[in-house]
Amino acid sequence: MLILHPNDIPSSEITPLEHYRDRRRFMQGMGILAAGAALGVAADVHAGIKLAGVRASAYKLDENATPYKSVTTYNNFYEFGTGKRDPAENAGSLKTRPWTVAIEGEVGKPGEYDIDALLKLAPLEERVYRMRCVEGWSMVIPWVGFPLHEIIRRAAPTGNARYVEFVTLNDRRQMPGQRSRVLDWPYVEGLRMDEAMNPLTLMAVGLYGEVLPNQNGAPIRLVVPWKYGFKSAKSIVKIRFVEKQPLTAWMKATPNEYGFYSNVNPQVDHPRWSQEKERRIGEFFKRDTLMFNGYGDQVAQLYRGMDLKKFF
Ligand SMILES: Nc1nc2c(c(=O)[nH]1)N[C@H]1C(S)=C(S)[C@@H](COP(=O)(O)O)O[C@H]1N2
Ligand SMILES: [Mo]
Repeated sequence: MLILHPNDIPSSEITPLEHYRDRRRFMQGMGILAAGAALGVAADVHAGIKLAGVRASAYKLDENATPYKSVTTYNNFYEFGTGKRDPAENAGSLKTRPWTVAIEGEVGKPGEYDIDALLKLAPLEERVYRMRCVEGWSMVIPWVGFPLHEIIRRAAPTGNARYVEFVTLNDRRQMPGQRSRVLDWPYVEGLRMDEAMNPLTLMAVGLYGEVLPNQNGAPIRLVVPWKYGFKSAKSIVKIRFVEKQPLTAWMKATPNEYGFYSNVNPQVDHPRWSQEKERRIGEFFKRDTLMFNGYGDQVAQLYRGMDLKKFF
């Protein structure tokens, strides 16, 4: 098995880990870590650390970004509780170093990437994406990351690789919400190979130019902006290439409500509510939801000839 460590990929840039050490030293000096320990509350030691060498990209929007505060305190991350504020309050117990992402299944080059090697795999870009939750709210988030196809190309998928499965960490000591049975853990999501290869599909490692806060899926998460938010699996430890369509955590839980594709589509209602409109977090009036969340030019061709009511 191929194990990639940070030193395998040379870089003249300051690594995020060096920032991490600086910040940790700073926080120790301030007594912040000690105060957290005394209260029995774990701190997210990476949040707020600036990512080095982030490039601008062509992925911008003429819409205001949702404030950092909302992006990081209004979250869905059931591994830390089902309330919107739970992830921000509880995700400090997630340890994002050391961290590895396993590449498995129908690939010529299976292996395990150390997270700090992944951070240097491809240039980091800022991409401002519209995000739409199936619950009817949306945000505009300036992610930092690199396209998933950078990983896929290096993995050398075989001809049998038709789908990609994403698996979140499964550890109830770090993820207290996993003690509840709201979902059958670990959280699993999936994409068809061509969806995974699409240039829009991002592996995010940061937001607002900084290391991803734990509640947003640190240290690395998927971001698929033309699909409902739940497709964008957080805190990923495994990427598996498979022949058959993966059974996702939400399909397992409620198959009539959550299909495999889950493309944002104002014409296909959720069985319990309409998807025609959405509330942009921070705004008062609802907006019309856009087909493919406004990314039709880039992705509509992936679904040509498919009945999107049937393949919801
Ligand atoms: N592992 C995991 N990933 C997850 C979820 C989750 O509960 N667990 N929630 C999903 C849902 S429903 C949404 S809307 C987005 C929210 O991402 P954000 O909190 O960064 O905005 O994460 C998705 N990824
Ligand atoms: Mo969601």
